[in-house]
Amino acid sequence: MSVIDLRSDTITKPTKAMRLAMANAKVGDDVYKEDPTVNSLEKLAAEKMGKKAALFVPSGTMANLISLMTHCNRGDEVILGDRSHIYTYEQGGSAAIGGIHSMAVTNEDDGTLKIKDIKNAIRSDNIHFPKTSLLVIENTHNQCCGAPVGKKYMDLVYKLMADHKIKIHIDGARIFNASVALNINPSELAAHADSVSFCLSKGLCCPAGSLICGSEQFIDRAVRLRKMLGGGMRQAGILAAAGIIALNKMTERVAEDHENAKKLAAGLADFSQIIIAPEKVKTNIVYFKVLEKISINKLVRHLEKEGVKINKTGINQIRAVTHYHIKSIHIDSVIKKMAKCLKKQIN
Ligand code: TLP
Repeated sequence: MSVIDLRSDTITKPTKAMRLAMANAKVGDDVYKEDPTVNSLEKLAAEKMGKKAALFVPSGTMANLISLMTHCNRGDEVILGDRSHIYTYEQGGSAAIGGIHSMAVTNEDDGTLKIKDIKNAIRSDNIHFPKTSLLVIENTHNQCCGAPVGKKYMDLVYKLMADHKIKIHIDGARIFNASVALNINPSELAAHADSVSFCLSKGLCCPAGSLICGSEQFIDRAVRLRKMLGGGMRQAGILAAAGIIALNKMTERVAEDHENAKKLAAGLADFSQIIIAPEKVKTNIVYFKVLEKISINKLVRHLEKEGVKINKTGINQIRAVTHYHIKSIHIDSVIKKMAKCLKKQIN
């Protein structure tokens, strides 16, 4: 039985073209900045994001941690969403390792933070308070159903932050999904951000790696932190080669993942036992709940037995993520299997 794995787009495997490029990649020691393939990838990433420089790092988590530590001194405060990945899923690394205090603001369902809430969260100049140094926006917003955050909103945020001289970092792990969904260049979404990170190893199919993009000065500081955190890789061109293919060939195709996610959400909405708002699905992430009488653990187990892997992400919540290995026929199959498993639950 072939498995339909909807747990995450992180499970995607490198394409044939990537494996070929990896096998043939020219490499060198990247800590000495002598890996030509990493250097090319960094140049390409900076161009795509409209920034002066970029840095290749092992993961999205490290990209965020390095970015926060580059912008903030120990004891400074970062404003972020209470459903942001950095706040909820990164082991509190910014506090544990960076000594950075978090000011969590309620995330709206569209992935944004209310401008008035951000305003209220900015600390005044008072000896009792930490200094607000940074604001983080996540785009797309994972836990807000993969919501793409638009340019109009970003412009409002930029204006407010500029008035207060506070820096902005975008956790753009899936910024290409946002850019495709909104039909806008990622560089426009990141236009006034001081830094933006994005992942190669999600919908873009690479085996590993993320990029941090920003000014030359910012990246100079970030390189030192990458080394400190143990993220200085050597012949990383093997990985960067896949990244170059990803940026040149894989970004636009995520539109298909968005279509499949919408199809999945519409199909799930037909089950009376499932609570879902299909209109919220704009990219490749689908969240849904089930009625209380349904055991979510059993449902997930039954689905797995039927060859559908899906993640429980809350007491009563499930997440499904579409990606390169999921085709439209797989969605038909998931809906059929869901019907069977829900029936099992009732009998
Ligand atoms: N997200 C993963 C899990 O950690 C939840 C997933 O399966 O979605 N920012 C955002 C918005 C992310 O969704 C993730 C990964 C990261 C950062 C971290 O990236 P990695 O896994 O490369 O450290």
